[in-house]
Formats: sequence, structure tokens, C-alpha cells
Amino acid sequence: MTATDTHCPYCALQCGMTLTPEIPRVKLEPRDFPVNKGGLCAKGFTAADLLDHRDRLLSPLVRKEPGNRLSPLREATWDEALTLITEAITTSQREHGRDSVGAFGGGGLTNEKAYALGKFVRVALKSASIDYNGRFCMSSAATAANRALGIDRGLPFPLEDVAGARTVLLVGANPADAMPPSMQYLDAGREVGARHIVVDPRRTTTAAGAHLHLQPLPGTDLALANGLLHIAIREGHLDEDYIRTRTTGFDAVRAATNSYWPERVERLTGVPETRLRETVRLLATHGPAMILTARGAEQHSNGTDTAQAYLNLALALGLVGKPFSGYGTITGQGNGQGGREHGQKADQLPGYRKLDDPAARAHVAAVWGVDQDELPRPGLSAYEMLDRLGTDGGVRVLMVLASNIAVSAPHSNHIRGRLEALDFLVVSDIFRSETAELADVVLPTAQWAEEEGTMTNLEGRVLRRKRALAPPPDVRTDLEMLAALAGRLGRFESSDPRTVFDELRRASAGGIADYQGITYERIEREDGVFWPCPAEDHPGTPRLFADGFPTADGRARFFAVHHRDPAEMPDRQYPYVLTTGRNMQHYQSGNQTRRVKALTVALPEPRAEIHPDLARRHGIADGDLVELRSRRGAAVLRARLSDGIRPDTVFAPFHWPGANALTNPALDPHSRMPAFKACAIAIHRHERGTD
Ligand SMILES: Nc1nc2c(c(=O)[nH]1)N[C@H]1C(S)=C(S)[C@@H](COP(=O)(O)OP(=O)(O)OC[C@H]3O[C@@H](n4cnc5c(=O)[nH]c(N)nc54)[C@H](O)[C@@H]3O)O[C@H]1N2
Ligand SMILES: Nc1nc2c(c(=O)[nH]1)N[C@H]1C(S)=C(S)[C@@H](COP(=O)(O)OP(=O)(O)OC[C@H]3O[C@@H](n4cnc5c(=O)[nH]c(N)nc54)[C@H](O)[C@@H]3O)O[C@H]1N2
Ligand code: SF4
Ligand SMILES: [Mo]
Repeated sequence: MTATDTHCPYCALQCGMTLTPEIPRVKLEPRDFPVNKGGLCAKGFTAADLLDHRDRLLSPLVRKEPGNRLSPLREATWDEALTLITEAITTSQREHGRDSVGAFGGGGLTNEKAYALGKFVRVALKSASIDYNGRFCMSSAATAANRALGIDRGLPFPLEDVAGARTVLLVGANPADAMPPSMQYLDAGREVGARHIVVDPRRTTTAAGAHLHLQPLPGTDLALANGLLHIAIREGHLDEDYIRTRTTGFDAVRAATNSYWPERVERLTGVPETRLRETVRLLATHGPAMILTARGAEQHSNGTDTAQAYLNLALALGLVGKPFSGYGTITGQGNGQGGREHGQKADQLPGYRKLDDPAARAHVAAVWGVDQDELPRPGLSAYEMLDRLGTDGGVRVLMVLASNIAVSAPHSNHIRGRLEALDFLVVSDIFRSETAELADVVLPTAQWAEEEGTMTNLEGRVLRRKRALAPPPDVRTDLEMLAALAGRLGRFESSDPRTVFDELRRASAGGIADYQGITYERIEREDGVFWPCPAEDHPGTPRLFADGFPTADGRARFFAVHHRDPAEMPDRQYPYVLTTGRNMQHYQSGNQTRRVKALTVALPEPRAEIHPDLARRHGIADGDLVELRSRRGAAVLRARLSDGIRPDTVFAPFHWPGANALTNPALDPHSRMPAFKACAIAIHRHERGTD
């Protein structure tokens, strides 16, 4: 049997792997690709277990009694399913307007599918209603990078550069669990004397291996960054020449950080002044230095300003655009980077163009063969769209591709109610997710090993996903599904990934995320191509900013930002802070990994991490069931006592339903990111049978 070189279906590292079809199942082996260099985590190693899993959706499902979502789902033909969907779309658009039909996409979709989905909504549905789960992921860092640097490419350098940095400040990032093979680069640096500083309310595996661990109260990372810059200014560590020649706006930032005295920052964050000073000393004198943020710092109602504060610090120290240094955000989903570039975002057109920019509209309309005035205006962001589902003026017919929002959206009890209020819900997935359980029509989609396409990893490296085997007979790719639906709505679209990619290249040409010069053959030959790549004889761009910034004046921009309390602060009724995030063994809403036996044996259920002091106060022992309660809902989890977490903070993973019943949907004003990482909760020992 022939072996196929492809990449892991899960996270943004996109580790290389080789698949060989064998009887009875596929053999999966790690591959020596520049990112993972032969490494895989437990999720990657077991990814092929889902290809022939008994829970797999093998045909479309519709309700036994159409219109009654309490009646059971039954198997149906594609023709039957697509007819129902087309009728729901046309009826709703006739009665409630075009924007009453919308889509929710995902950062796990290939570039081709994300592009096709954005185009389908704008051109076949002519609707403004589309957004995606990346809004819940890296949108704050993206917003900050766009305004400061003129471009949002998560890492502006290859991951291997991390090994060359002598100081790395990791803020709200836990790569030891979220991207285990990436640790080889941190480890390589450490072996030759690099110092790593981890900012996390928990002593994670990443923090435990670091030189310094700063343990702030969740939601205070901005104050911490301003405090570090304050110290850097006082101690004369600014790169004055860099600030003068390569940036604008520093004076306002200098003034804004004036009031962030170390004692005040210690009071706000809980991080001792000595550690603040040591962090600045390392960043400024033990270079090259890098600052990396991830969801811990970004998923807050002030996430954009927080990312900006770290950008300010990186710029003031002159780090950005120099070898082995700079600022980056660690993108999360498999195609989290490409998924945010090609038009499934509410305000965006392919090539990272803006939907409200007349020149961008004209360019993309010409590629699509439509009148630019027919293109809709920007729509609502993810949570705002979900919050209005089924209401007058809101979306009434929703298509969900590659997201399990019933589990992963904040304030999930409310969102579940909104999904139930829809006139019609369509979910395309591999398995019956919690969201699919609420649908009128469920469409079975091909898995990663059964389709062709491209993915753009956390470094901006465009990779090829390759087909190693055929999907089951009645399962289609999302491209085929979208093309079939577009056909029924009177518009021809290709379902061939290469054809779609070639169109994407043209649509992106001249945009910020320019893919014009990237071909399937080049990706194959060169182990991936870094965008921007405007022409086939252009080498691609592994490293950005060496010569300038893609802003109007070529300079990076400082923005003065100030600490704000999290949208919800602890009080007498809800005295503790809940933060949420990831465990190594499970992925996102868990719809995939909760079905992998080896992973559920390793971690069968969610554990709330609680400090022994807090546990003692409430009579909680390790392994007890505890009830966490916020203003929005409650969840019962088993307690895991750990002295590695702050005593005022509880951590819960969101890989199972529960954590998001508690979370606060307060949105960042710039990115519309919800506050997944800080809300106020109460905690009780759960007495069996009393709930
Ligand atoms: N195993 C696994 N790996 C994954 C994923 C997965 O679901 N499972 N998902 C992928 C995706 S989509 C993403 S976005 C990435 C996310 O990757 P990360 O951002 O590294 O993961 P998280 O666990 O969400 O958050 C990181 C850390 O932030 C800390 N934290 C919580 N609140 C705060 C705070 O206020 N400030 C600071 N400084 N830290 C805080 C948490 O304790 C946690 O250890 O992981 C990717 N990789
Ligand atoms: N409390 C809390 N909530 C969070 C976060 C947090 O840290 N805390 N993190 C947020 C972040 S960073 C993210 S990225 C989101 C992720 O949350 P979700 O968007 O729910 O992500 P997944 O669970 O990966 O959902 C992807 C779904 O698509 C299916 N799927 C996989 N591939 C395909 C495909 O090619 N086509 C189709 N149609 N379906 C496919 C999978 O089976 C799965 O059901 O969660 C957010 N929610
Ligand atoms: S680190 Fe990410 S890409 Fe690599 S094997 Fe694990 S889940 Fe897959
Ligand atoms: Mo994410």
C-alpha cells in the first residue's frame, strides 16, 4: 500500500505524519517534518482511531417529524437532506430577509473550505451573517497585531527560532500540554543557557520547567506588562534608536506606564516586585529575547489591550524584526491561521482583506464575477450572532461547520437555548456532537485523511493535507456539500480543492495574506511555503519585519493601554475566580478526543484544579465532587487538589460540557472576544442526590 505524507488533524503545530492504509486500519507514523521533527503528542498518535470509529456519521440525518426537534433523528439521503436545507433557506430569506440565514465556521477547516464557506455565504446566500470559532480563539492578539504591526501572522518567524532566543517570556501559554512537540525548541534553548519566564496562575508543566514562574491573578496581565515597561524605562533599558527610527507613538505609552509602580503592579497582580525586576533584567540584557502570548492572556474582556501591552514592551525593547527575538501569538487550531485569512470572519474578504474597504470589495467581486455592490456589509461577531439566534432581526437558519458551539461557546446554557430557538439548524460534522444533537439536519463530512487541501500552521507556513483513503460511500467533503447547495441556489461552485485553491490564490493576490505564488507542487517540494508569497518565483516569507512594517508609514505603532478590572470581579456571593483551558489528552469541545479510548482512559473526566487551602475551607478532599456556580449556571466536577494553583483561583477544562455553563460572555470591545479566562464563582462540595 502506498504511504501518504500528511499532517495531524488537530492543533496549529500541524505535526507531520505518514499514513499507510493497512487491513484492518490505517497505520499512522510520525514524520520528520521541520515543525515536529518526528515528534507527535498522544492526540496525534491516536488520530487514526476515529477514521473507522463506530460513532461515525455515515449518512445524513433528518428529524423523523420534520420541524419537530424532539422527534428522533433518522437516516436520510443527501437529496432529501439538501432539499430540506434549500427549502429552509429560501423560505427564511423570503420571509425574513437575506441575513436571516447564516453560517458559523471553524479554524479546523482547510483554507479551501474556509474560503468556500465565506464565498458561499456572501455570494450564494448574499447574507452578511457569518463568523467562526476563531473569534473565541486568537482574535484579540490578531486585532492588536494588526493595529501595531499592520499584519497578523501569529508567529512572524519559524518556530525553530525559539531555540535561538536566550530569554523567552511566555504569557498565558502552556505549550507543554497544548503543543508538546514544540517543547523541543524551548528545551534546546534551555540546554544552551536560555532563560524562560512563564506567566500563568497555575504551575503548569511549562511553568515548572521554566527559570521563573510569575503567578498573577487571572485578568491582570496588562497591568503586569505595563509594570515591566515601567521598570524598563526607569532602569534605562529602552532601545531609543529603534523607537526613534522604526516606531511611532511611544510618548503616550511612556506617559501611560508612569503610574505602574512596581508596588502597585504587585498589588494588582500578586507578582512580587523582585520577579518583575528579574523579568525585565532578562528581557533587556539576556538577549535575543522573545515575548509570546497565548489564550491565558488574550481570552479576556481586555484581551486586545493586553496583547497590545506586550507588543508595546517588545517594541520598546527593540525586539521586533531582529533575529531570534520579537513578539508572537501562539495560534491554536489546525488551520487557526489560514482560517482567519480567507473570509469566514464577519468583516473579512480573502487575503485578509477588509469587507468594508472599497478597493478590496472591487478586487474580490471581480474574481467572484459579481457586482461589488451586491457583496454584503460586515456582519455580527460570533457571540453577538449566537446571542440573537431565532430573534427578530437575528439569524433563523444556521449552518454550523467544524465547531461544537453548544459546548465551546461562553454562557452555554443561554447559547443552547438560542440554538433551540432557531427555525432550522444544519450541522456538518464527523460525529453527533452536542450541537448536532440539536440540529434539524446533520451532514456527515469527510475526515482529514480522506480529503485534499491546505492548512496554514502557527508559523504562517502553508502545508498540504493529503488524501490517504476514500471517505465512506455516503460521506462527502464540506467542499462537495457547499458546491451542491450552491448549485441548488443557482450558482456553480467547484468542489475540487485544487481549483478552489487556485481561485483563492487569485482572490488573495495583492492582499495582506497573499497566497498568489503558492502552489500544491511548491508546498510539496519546499516542505511548506510561508505567506506572504506574491509570485511563483518569490521565496515566501519565513521572517517578517526585518526591513519595516506593512503599515502606511512603514513604522510599528505604540498604543497607550490601561489596566481594567475583569468584567466580573469576585464578591461575597461568588468569591473566587474561575479560569478555563486545556488538558494535554483532550482537544477543544472533546467531540473527537472523548471518543478515543487511549485518551479517555488517560483522562476520563474533567477535573477542577483547586488549591488545598481553598479546598480545606470548604471541606473538599481530592477526588470529591464539587459544584462550581457562577451567575449564569453551575457545573459539577471532580476536584483535583494542587498547590500549583493560586488559592483564589479555580481551573476547569472545557473539553466536556460544564465549564462554559459558568463562563462570562462579556466581550472585548475591539476583538469581540469573550472573557473565557476570568469569571466569578462560588464553590461547594457536591452532595450526591441533592442537585
Ligand atoms: N491538548 C490540547 N492542545 C491544544 C488544544 C486543546 O484543546 N487541547 N487546543 C488548541 C487551541 S485551539 C488553542 S487556542 C491552544 C491554546 O493553547 P494555550 O493558550 O497554551 O492553552 P490554555 O490552556 O487555553 O491557556 C494557557 C494557560 O493560560 C493560563 N491562564 C488562565 N488564565 C490566565 C490569565 O488570566 N493570565 C495568564 N497569564 N494565564 C492564564 C492557564 O492556566 C493555562 O495554563 O491550544 C491548542 N492545543
Ligand atoms: N471555557 C472555554 N471555552 C473555550 C476556550 C477556552 O479556553 N475556555 N477556548 C476557545 C477556543 S480557543 C476555541 S478554538 C474554541 C474551539 O471549540 P470548537 O469550535 O467547538 O472546536 P472543536 O471541538 O474542535 O469543534 C470542531 C468540530 O468540528 C468537527 N470537525 C472536525 N473537522 C471537521 C471538518 O473538516 N468539517 C466539519 N464540518 N467538521 C469537522 C469536530 O468533530 C468537532 O465537532 O473553543 C473556545 N471555547
Ligand atoms: S501537537 Fe498538535 S499537531 Fe502535533 S500531534 Fe499533537 S495535536 Fe497533533
Ligand atoms: Mo483556539
